[in-house]
Amino acid sequence: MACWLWVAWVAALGSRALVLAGGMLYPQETPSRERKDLSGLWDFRADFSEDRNQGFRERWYQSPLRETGPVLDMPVPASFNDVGQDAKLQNFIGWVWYERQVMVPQSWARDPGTRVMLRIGSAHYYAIVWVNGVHVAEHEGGHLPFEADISRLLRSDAGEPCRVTVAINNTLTPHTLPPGQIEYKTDRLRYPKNYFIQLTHFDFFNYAGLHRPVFLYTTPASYIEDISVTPEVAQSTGLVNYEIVVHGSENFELDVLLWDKEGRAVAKGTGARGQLQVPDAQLWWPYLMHEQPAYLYSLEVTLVVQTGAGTVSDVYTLPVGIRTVTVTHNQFLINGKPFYFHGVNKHEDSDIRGKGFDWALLVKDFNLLRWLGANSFRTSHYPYAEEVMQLCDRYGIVVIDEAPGVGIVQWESFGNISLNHHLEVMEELVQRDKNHPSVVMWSVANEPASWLPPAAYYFKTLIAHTKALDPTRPVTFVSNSRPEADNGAPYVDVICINSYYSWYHDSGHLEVIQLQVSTTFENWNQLYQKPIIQSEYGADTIPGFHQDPPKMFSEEYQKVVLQQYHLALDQKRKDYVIGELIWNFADFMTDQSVMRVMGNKKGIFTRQRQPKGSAFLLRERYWRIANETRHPHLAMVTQCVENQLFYSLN
Ligand code: BDP
Repeated sequence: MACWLWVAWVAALGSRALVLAGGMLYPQETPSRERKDLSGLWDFRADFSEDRNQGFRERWYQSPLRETGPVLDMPVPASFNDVGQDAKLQNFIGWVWYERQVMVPQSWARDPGTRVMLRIGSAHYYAIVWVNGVHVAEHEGGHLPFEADISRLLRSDAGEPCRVTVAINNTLTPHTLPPGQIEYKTDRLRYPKNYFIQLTHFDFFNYAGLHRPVFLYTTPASYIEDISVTPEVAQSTGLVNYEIVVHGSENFELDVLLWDKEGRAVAKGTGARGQLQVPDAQLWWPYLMHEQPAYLYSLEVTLVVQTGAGTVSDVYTLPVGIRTVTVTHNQFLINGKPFYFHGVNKHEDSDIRGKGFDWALLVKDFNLLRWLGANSFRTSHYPYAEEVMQLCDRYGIVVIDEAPGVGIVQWESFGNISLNHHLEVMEELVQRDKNHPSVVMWSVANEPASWLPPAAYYFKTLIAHTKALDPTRPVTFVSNSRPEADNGAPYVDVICINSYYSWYHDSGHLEVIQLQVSTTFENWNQLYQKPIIQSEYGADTIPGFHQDPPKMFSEEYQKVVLQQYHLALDQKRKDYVIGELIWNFADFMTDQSVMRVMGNKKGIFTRQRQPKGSAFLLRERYWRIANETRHPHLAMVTQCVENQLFYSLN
């Protein structure tokens, strides 16, 4: 269980964030830090025993896993579900065991001045970790990193391989995020003894395993624990407010240097807190909003500590984007200019690796996003890998960063146990992602049953807490409720609405879309006077199915759904509608059901990232909208794209 402790309440005056104990800086190689990536093949076993507890009874963590029974080769990072040929493993619910032996450099183990950390990027859902049989960490939640200090353990076993064992349980309950429940089937005429299934209230496969990189990394014993950066802009001067937490020493010096892309030091400071001033700052602009988008400075922090043994230093370099975010009653402003979200919703999902992180897939996805002219996405419906967020910073792709609050639909998921966990998850998420300029808004949930009475207290508390953690970013959740029934909407900064007209409602009736979308916008606007994002819309489409006049599931139908939505969006987007995010970027796997043909097919790309017809339609639209900024450089780019479209059509 994550256990951030409050160390200070500094939000009382409104502008400073709550400070959390513990940092979650991404492991980095610097002059003072080393890193070892444990990606590769791990030993693996699923505990198929009736109560799934054999591993704990027999203490599988105490000796090498292969000594207690058969093991499989399991790639990390990857979901365990789809790499084998065994349906039982694909649909397994319960504890699985991962183990990897690793040699650590002698200097790490022997040097008392070296702190060695084990960091797990994501273990879905509940994880317990042992090193050489000793319990070192436990964590709830499948989408955020956690770590353990294993220095002392390594020191006592210096020279021995270090054996990392991770037990992971993918069971979801009404109080997990996302929630779920186990249903026991007790009718012995229809089901075998002890038969149970996992029910979920979300529309993606509950892939599990070690989904993201596992690292060992070092820091000096006194080290930079956390850095928080909040940018401001005053005319042409960029202001970088920084706050640094040091661990292990009271007696230290901190130097802070801000480098520009050309390697020039543009500002410097000292001490744990301060403000850097950057005259004529290059702002961080979203992709397609500026000829030089995504400008990143580098904040180099150097800690110097005097110890009995001499001077020790720790260095960490953080990419910093200078940009501001403001929300008015009808606009979303980045650096004071209206920003229109023309983007997508994604999933971490692909063939074979499931939700496992993969660089090739990631780069392909970013190339597709930029080809499409997408300037943004929502991390539906959980936080994505840190490496994804880093690329968003680097390419200028704006992010609505969503917590794994999807499927909160039962009464008991609105109680205090769930709420407390949700507050902790927001703490972990803000702690991890607070420094990314690409993150412009937090989304605490997707399509909760916000019409239920307890939703009012739940969202009021959750959103207030998120704002206290980060007073610089707006907060939302994504609703599929009617405006007058939504008990959470009063607390959000931006209204995000999902709708599936002519799909789940009035199926096949494309002619009603425009009216229904417009009516929905008007109703929300009348009640709240807050900016609105069409945060999902779309239609399942089997690539290669063609029907004219269009019929559901054909490529033509998907295109007309999009076009009809676009007509309504175009009426309102100069007014109070500030964005449109297609559902979905790519097809993705779901549970099996009569509603799903090998998963959800609402992608504009297939699961293998090939375009359906609607991808070209959306591409033309997104580049056209970007061009409305009338930037000469962009006009030229758009012209090229249009020519390209012209040539590919003729
Ligand atoms: C929306 C959900 C999304 C689903 C989508 C659909 O937010 O997770 O995948 O519906 O049904 O309501 O395709």
